[in-house]
Amino acid sequence: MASPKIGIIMGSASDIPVVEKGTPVLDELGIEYEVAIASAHRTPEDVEGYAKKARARGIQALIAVAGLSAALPGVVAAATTLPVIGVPVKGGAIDGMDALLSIAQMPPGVPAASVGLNGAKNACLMAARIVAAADCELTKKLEAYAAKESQKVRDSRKKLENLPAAPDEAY
Ligand code: RP5
Repeated sequence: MASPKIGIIMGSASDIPVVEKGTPVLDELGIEYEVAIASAHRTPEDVEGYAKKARARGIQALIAVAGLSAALPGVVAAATTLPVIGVPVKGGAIDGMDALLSIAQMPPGVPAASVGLNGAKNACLMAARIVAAADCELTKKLEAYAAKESQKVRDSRKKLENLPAAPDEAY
């Protein structure tokens, strides 16, 4: 089995449904990845261990998924120089704003990127782009993926049949 290029770490098994919004696109692109559970607050030594070992294990990008006071992406970023993409999980008393700001407002010097609430799909696509920077085959697959997404939008114009649709040459 090929070694995983992307590592996805989540703070709790309750985050699995959010992770599963992103992993299908990695399967579609044929990128090897692995999934881990470790909590920045409940198992901090496991988070640090996973982050510190990741590069030597061949991982090129990390995705950290967490809700509430989401320390996980920042703690991972502090323990590695790999790129870290945080996914704030919607929920809790303030519906994920706490997680979003915890990830987005990292102190200078320890970068963690953030996607939107429950944005695991974009996190996976961003991680794929990071891996593709040194992988021409994967770059071609991402180009084909983008072309397919564009075509879906163009095809959707058929739904304008009851409205005064702009002609094709207007685009
Ligand atoms: C965070 O707290 C986890 O990432 C999860 O989103 C949230 C709630 O965790 P559980 O109480 O469901 O384990 O650490």
